[in-house]
Amino acid sequence: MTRILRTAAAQLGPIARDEPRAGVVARMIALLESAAAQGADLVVFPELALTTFFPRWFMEDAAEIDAFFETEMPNAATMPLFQRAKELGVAFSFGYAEIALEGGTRHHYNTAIIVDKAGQIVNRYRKVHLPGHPEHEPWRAFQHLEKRYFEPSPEGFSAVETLGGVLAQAICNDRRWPETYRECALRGAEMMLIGYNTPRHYPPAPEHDHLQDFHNHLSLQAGAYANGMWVIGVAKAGVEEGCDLIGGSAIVAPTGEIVAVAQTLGDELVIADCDLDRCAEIRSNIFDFAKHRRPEVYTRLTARD
Ligand code: ING
Repeated sequence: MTRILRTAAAQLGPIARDEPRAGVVARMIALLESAAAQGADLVVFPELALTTFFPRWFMEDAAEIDAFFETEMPNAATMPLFQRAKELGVAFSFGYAEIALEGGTRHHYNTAIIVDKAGQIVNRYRKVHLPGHPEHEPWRAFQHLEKRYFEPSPEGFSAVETLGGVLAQAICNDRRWPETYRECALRGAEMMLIGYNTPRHYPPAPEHDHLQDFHNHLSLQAGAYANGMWVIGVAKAGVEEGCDLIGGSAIVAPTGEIVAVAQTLGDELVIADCDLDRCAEIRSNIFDFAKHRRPEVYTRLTARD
């Protein structure tokens, strides 16, 4: 029996700074209902899907910053999404800014979760690779203060058995790091869910601005091929608070082929049937880790120096 997961990348267009979460959740439910009507098993939403990409601004007031975060999940704002998905029998994933109370202290993470068809949170991932800078850098057209507002994940990557396969998550900048995919593939992942908010303009290297779409797909495709896994890349796209975010949401097969891609910079579904058994075409041949991988000589890959 083939294990086909009909997957929808649910790209979101811009979210205004003052857009209430209820409005965003309504947009997400509309995409979820359309995906369900097309027989989707899984709907994947972007990174920080509930609010505008707030790390583009320098803020110092803790209350102003924390207003972009969720202290529990699900909560009043997201419960309609959880309930509708459960009614429709559709699994989904989305990213949000998380405040977690651990050991009596509040931690701030850039988080993404997977919710199964029964409405249960089956995986929670916190972003490992935080790009950007911790202090205000006024020379930039806009800031990228993820290192200011979030802590890097203390727990790293995980792979979860759900939907008849093994799924893993990564967030945005994680997708550029080959280690992300290999670590998850070595944990048995057959599909990676990766939301992103990627500005077209990259202040430290503006000469690369015209390469952002290429680097996006290059990263997703290389990760998929070298690890024999499906990769679902989902953008928050469009001109958001004056910042041009790339789209290009894509579903990539274990062969590295893009099988479906977004055509717009708005709210858009990109749907494909993902046969999880196709991972074997790669993982039992060219990238058969047991047969061909040489960890004993990869000594620098996890060295700390
Ligand atoms: N955004 C960007 C990303 O890695 C970035 C940061 C943009 C890095 C452009 C390099 C070039 O896609 C997030 N949120 O990580």
